Amino acid sequence: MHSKKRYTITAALPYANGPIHLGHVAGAHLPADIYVRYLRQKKASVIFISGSDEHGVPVTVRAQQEGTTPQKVVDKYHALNKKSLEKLGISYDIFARTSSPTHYDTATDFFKNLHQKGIFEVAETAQYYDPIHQQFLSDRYIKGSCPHCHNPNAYGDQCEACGSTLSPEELIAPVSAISGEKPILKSTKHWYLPLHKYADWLKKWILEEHKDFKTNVYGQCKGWLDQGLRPRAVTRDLTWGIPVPLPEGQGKVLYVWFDAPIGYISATKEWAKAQQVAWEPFWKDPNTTLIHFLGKDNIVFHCIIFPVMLKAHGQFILPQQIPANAFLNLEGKKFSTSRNHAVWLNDYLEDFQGKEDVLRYVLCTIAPENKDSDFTWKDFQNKNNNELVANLGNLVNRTVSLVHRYFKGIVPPNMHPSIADQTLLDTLTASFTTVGDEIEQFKFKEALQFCMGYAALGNKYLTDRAPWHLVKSSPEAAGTVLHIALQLIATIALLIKPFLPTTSDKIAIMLGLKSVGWDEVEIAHLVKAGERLAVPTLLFEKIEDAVIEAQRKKLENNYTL
Ligand code: B3M
Ligand code: ZN
Repeated sequence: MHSKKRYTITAALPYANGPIHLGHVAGAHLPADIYVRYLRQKKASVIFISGSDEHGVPVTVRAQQEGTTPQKVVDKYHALNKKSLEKLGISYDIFARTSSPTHYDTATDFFKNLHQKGIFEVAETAQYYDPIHQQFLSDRYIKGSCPHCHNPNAYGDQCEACGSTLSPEELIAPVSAISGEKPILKSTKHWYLPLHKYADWLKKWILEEHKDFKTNVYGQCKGWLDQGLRPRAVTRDLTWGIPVPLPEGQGKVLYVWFDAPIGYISATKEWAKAQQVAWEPFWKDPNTTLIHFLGKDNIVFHCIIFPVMLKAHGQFILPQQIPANAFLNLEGKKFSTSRNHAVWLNDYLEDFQGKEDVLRYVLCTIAPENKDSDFTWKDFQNKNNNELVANLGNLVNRTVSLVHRYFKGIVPPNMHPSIADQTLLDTLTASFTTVGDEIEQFKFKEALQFCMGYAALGNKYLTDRAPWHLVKSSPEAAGTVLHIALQLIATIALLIKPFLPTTSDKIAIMLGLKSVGWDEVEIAHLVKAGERLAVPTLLFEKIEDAVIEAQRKKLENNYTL
């Protein structure tokens, strides 16, 4: 028997240190969701995983700022983010958390496995230490000037300005991010993943075997590999995290970027247990396609560090694609949590109730697929008013209304279609291949644009053929035009389902459309003559200037220097 193709799809686990913003959505979660929904329409076997990344310095820093405990922080933001993402229609099979017992066990076993194989290098080195707070300063606890771009506010793990991955010792003029003081050096022992030993393997795996990675991803990987890899510490002197499972590791925890990607595996286990199926095929069967969706700041972890971990472990498959997006900016500036320059997903969902698909639409049309892009409220309004309302919404509404007006809501038959009509119907069938190919190449923006092109075509078709005039001389001919317009709308409804699921469902209800697999569509039979249409409902509504002004004011008022 021909077995179904199996996919494991992940969207980067957002830190549960605050609400997620539109940048997270556009970078990883929405593209992953579009891809997964498409695969489900293709009837593939898919598991879609994400969850909260609950460890690491971002969480403890937030707890200090809010005057609360890390546990309270992650409980609060896990619940909030899960709810918001699901409300947006991101259709995870599981949105797990890295504080779960399954995850502790899985990450602990993983570390022990590598330790027993003698993979790690252990070294005692001098590390920056804050003498006032009596704490080692790793990652976000230490700041300084970026050695690459000289941004004065680079962190010990990363420079947000140029996207470089850093280590504290690379920072120029480092200071403690907690006290602002100059740190001292103190000796401490850590476990290192010897990335350099895997350099040749990585070069072969990525540079030779994965020329199919997106250009931005391939380019970043090549940059690191050309620069030369160094061992990277996978343990930290912190109290918040998964304890290092060795007697000599007392008081230390696993580095958050060691445990977080293992979270994909533990989430799969939790899901599989609940479904009473085996989790192993999703991570161990070489016929499974593993794909990680993420933002560009996470590329090094998913292309270099995690694959090295998987390879060193030896029992797992490697990702086949890592479609990372660039950054989404907001009104010309970077999204910034510290400056409160952001549109938080939960705020959007509250301010724009029932407009989840509008956000999905706009974010997809401006997705930073190849380079950074910009979200502006004006563009959001224009796209809603000119594209969703005036194009797609209008086509559906006028077609269904005309069928009600002239044919009592009964789908008229396709009588004597012209050659042009027949050609139009034929192109509809082919459109599933076109859009499918684009989605498979992660060109979601183009795919959606193609679908919207059909809506424009439909409007033009109606205007040119004017069934409202035609009906007087030839009701049959008018019926044929509407019949074809309905097939066109039905096609659009199926094509946009991965992108705008709620809108697609609403159209399906109006047309009485059954759910059909992506590869099983027979255009001429999507909507059948003689069937009754439901009354038209409005798909989209105009967004007024005042609403947009209010959002812009909110951004300005929140902005802190
Ligand atoms: N939490 C970083 C981020 O939210 C990190 C991703 C983990 S994926 C395993 O951008
Ligand atoms: Zn930099």
